Parts: sequence; structure tokens; C-alpha cells
Amino acid sequence: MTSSPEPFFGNIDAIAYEGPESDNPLAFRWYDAGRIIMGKTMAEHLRFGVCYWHSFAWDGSDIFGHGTLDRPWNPASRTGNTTIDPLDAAKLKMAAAFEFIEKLGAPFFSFHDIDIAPAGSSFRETCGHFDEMVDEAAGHMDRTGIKLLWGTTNAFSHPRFMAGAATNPDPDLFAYAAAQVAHCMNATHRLGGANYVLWGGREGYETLLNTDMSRELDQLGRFLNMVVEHKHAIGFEGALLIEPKPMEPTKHQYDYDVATVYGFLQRYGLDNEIKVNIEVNHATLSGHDFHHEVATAVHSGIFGSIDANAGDDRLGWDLDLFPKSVEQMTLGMLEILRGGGFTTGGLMFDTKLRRMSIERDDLFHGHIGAMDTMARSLLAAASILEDGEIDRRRTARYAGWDAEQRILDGSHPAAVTLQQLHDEVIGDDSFDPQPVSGRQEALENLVARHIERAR
Ligand code: XLS
Ligand code: NI
Ligand code: NI
Repeated sequence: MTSSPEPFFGNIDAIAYEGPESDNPLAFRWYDAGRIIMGKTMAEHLRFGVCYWHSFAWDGSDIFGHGTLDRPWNPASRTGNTTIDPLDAAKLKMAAAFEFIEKLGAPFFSFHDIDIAPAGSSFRETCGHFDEMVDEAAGHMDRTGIKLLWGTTNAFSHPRFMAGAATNPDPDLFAYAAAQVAHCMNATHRLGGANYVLWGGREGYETLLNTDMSRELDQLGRFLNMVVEHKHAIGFEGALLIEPKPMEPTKHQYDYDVATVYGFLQRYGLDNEIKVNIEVNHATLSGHDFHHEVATAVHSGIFGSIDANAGDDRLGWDLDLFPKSVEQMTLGMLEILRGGGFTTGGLMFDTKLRRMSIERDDLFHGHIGAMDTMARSLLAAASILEDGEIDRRRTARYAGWDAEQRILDGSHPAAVTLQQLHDEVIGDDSFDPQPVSGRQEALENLVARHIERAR
């Protein structure tokens, strides 16, 4: 049964598209869900998702202070109700979450198991609470049409996981995490989730003095193979996604970046089974541009989904900011479109309000701005591709290779060796390759023009 308490965002109506000239702060200026861009609607291209944890479960606390936010269902929050029964609180929280997502007009949401249901005194009791809340979620999903982009397991917050889950030196913790993941995968399957995400929470290390990295990576490889086997055993058709991150909470996270994850997947025979969920701020923390991570995933055939939360250039941790930079996101959307766009994935806002943003409507302002940033970036990226000039120039830059299959293809009948190339070059005094401009500034100006003009 789905409970229907008082609206939490009572003074806010459904957010509408009003166009770039609108000054209404609670309207979209760029995200026009039904508008067709390159053969698909904006909603189909962008597949926006709202996260449960930062938006509804988090109380606004940081390492220096207590919860500031107005989240009555969370006792640790500024307005937290300490007398409410935990399951009633979970239901209130869920009603507010679905009210928000429906009014915002985002088609998807995502959750961790511990976000939606209170812990019990045993794993069995915790699972009982969780199953009850999964039923409640199914009711809200039927009622609103909102779908599950991905489910995931939190095997990092509880003290038992302080030394990792799958990579823990104690096999009992591997077993505990396995039980939690199996239970949450079953629920994700039941709710028709499009993906299941595995972010390696505390799968990493602080010091090699107490860490056997070889063992830990083998454990992680085995764990993920068990996850793949379980996916096939239950008939889950969504994609399995690893979310790379270079550091935080541990000093060194094993799933450092997309290239590291790809190497790991190949080593453990998982490269056809698991893809990546790329988070913008994790990309920049690993020393890469967001679009570099997307291009690496597309090139490796493991592009899955995006967590569209950004960082701050001067702060070296995961800030989970709502994305504001149209330039950064245009370059990312360009690589996403070049790769063929999303299949099961989407743009999930793993975003956090600042802890001083304590009005209820602040959550709308954050998401509206983020969705408009992504929509505007989609328009600019589509304009770049439809115009074709950048791709034409890029193709022309490599044109010489079209006639050089003998170098590129080792099985070519006329394939050349290193020595043959040496002999050709040393034997031809007129051989004198000339440098050609890379035209970077001109290309950047072209991108700027598309961003200015795309409407
Ligand atoms: C943490 C991660 C986390 C995952 C889900 O940095 O971004 O929020 O997306 O566990
Ligand atoms: Ni994330
Ligand atoms: Ni993150």
C-alpha cells in the first residue's frame, strides 16, 4: 500500500518548459522534454535520474557539523522528528521523493538499499524492512510512471565495512556484502531497473604495509564474477556497471579510472559483462577531463551511464555539485552522441545541495539548473555533429592513413616491418615529413560558436 501524506513540496507545481527568454526560476529554459533532436526526444537522449541518497537521505551534515536540512523523516536533520517510527519515516521520505521527481519531470530515480529502508537488528530484519519499502516503491512507480535507472548496495558506510567489502581481509565481510548485493539485485530486478551499479566504496587501501593488493584484486575479481553469475541466474536484463573513482574514501581506490577498470575487467574475464558508470567529478579527480573518460569507455566498448555531478577546480574531493559548465558538458555530450548515445544508461544527478541551501525549493533550483545545463549541452553537441565541420577536419587530419594499410595492418599482404620502414626512410633522401597545424584554437572557437548559437 502506498501512503499519501501531505505534499512535502506543497507550494510547487510541476516544472514546465518556458524557453530561454523566461525569467521564471521554477521553469525550464532549455529542457523541452518532447523536442526532437537528431531523431530522438530530449527526454530520450538525456534520461535524467534523481538520486535518493543526497537529495532525501542526507541530512546536510559534514565532518564539521550536524544536519542543516529540512528533512523531518531524518532524526539527525535540523527539522528531524525523533519520535517517528523508522518505517513510517521511510514512507514519508519516499512519498516526498516521488513527489519531487514527478513535479520535476525526471523519468528515473536511483537508490542504495540503505537509503530507502531502516536497518533492523539482524540482516534478516533489515531485509524485511527493505522488502516492505520495495513494495512501497513499486506502488509509487506504478502511480507516477517513474522508472528505476539503477539500484545499488551501500557496503561502505557501516563500520563493519571499514576495511572494504569484497576486498576485506576477512572473508566474512565478503559474505556479508555478497548477501547484501544479491538481495538488492533481486529488488532491482523486481522493480525493472535498467542497470545495477557497483561503486567500489571502500575497495581500496590506505597503506601497503597492511595490504596485500594481489589478494584484494583477486577477491574483487571473484566477487564481480559472482555478481555476473547472479545476474544471469535471476534473468536480470539490465546492465552491470562499475563506477570508477580514484580516491576517497580510501587513499587509493582500485577502480581508479575507466582505463584501469577496463584492464581489470579484461584480466578477470568480465569485459563483455560489465560496463562503466562515469561520474564527472570522479573523472576530474583522476586527472582526466570528463569527455576523456567517456571517449575511453566508448572506445573500449564499456560505456554505460553517467553520474552528472561536477567538482570545483580548486578542491580535491568529490563535491557532487550540480553541473553548471555548458562547455564541459558539451564536450562530454559530444562524446556520448558520437558513441551512439545511451542504451540502458542515463544522466543521474548524484548531486548534493550546499548545506546552507535549506529551503525546500532549493532542491528544485539545483535540479532545474542542472537539467538546463545538460539540455543546452545536448543542443550544442548536436549542432556540432550536424554541422560536421569538426569531424571533417578530424577525418582530414588522418587522411594519410587511408593509403597505409601495409603499416597499420600486420596481416596485410604487403605488411611492413620496422626494418623495412627503416630501409625505406634511409634510402630516400627526399623523405621529409612536414608539420601541420593542429588548429586547436580555431576548433575551440568553433565549439564556442555552437554553444553561443545552438537554440
Ligand atoms: C561516491 C559515488 C556514489 C555512487 C553510488 O562518490 O559517487 O554516490 O554513485 O554508490
Ligand atoms: Ni556516483
Ligand atoms: Ni561520487
